[in-house]
Amino acid sequence: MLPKSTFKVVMLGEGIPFQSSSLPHPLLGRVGKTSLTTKYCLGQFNENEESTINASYLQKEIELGGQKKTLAIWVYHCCA
Ligand SMILES: Nc1nc2c(ncn2[C@@H]2O[C@H](COP(=O)(O)OP(=O)(O)OP(=O)(O)O)[C@@H](O)[C@H]2O)c(=O)[nH]1
Ligand SMILES: [Mg+2]
Repeated sequence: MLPKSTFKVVMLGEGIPFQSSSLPHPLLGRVGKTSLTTKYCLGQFNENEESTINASYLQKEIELGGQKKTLAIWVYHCCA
């Protein structure tokens, strides 16, 4: 169980059914989940970001109501 000062955040990106999409398969669901999370947690952006394999994890320390909290952020690949 997570400590009370830790909030779990899950990033999900809706995929597009392959049959109804005109996009090439590698682009399906690549809505920028990892990029948004990496920018928020680490202040970095990689324009050649690789597609996440299954899931990735980052943490961000924040202050809320004068108290220190931790965001535990899970990023799931759209097709995981
Ligand atoms: N120009 C631009 N490109 C972006 C932005 N956000 C993400 N990208 C690019 O879009 C592509 C997909 O971004 P990702 O963050 O990998 O997307 P994702 O949703 O994590 O994709 P999966 O891990 O495959 O589910 C990458 O090449 C990024 O560099 C943005 O705000 N602007
Ligand atoms: Mg990703």
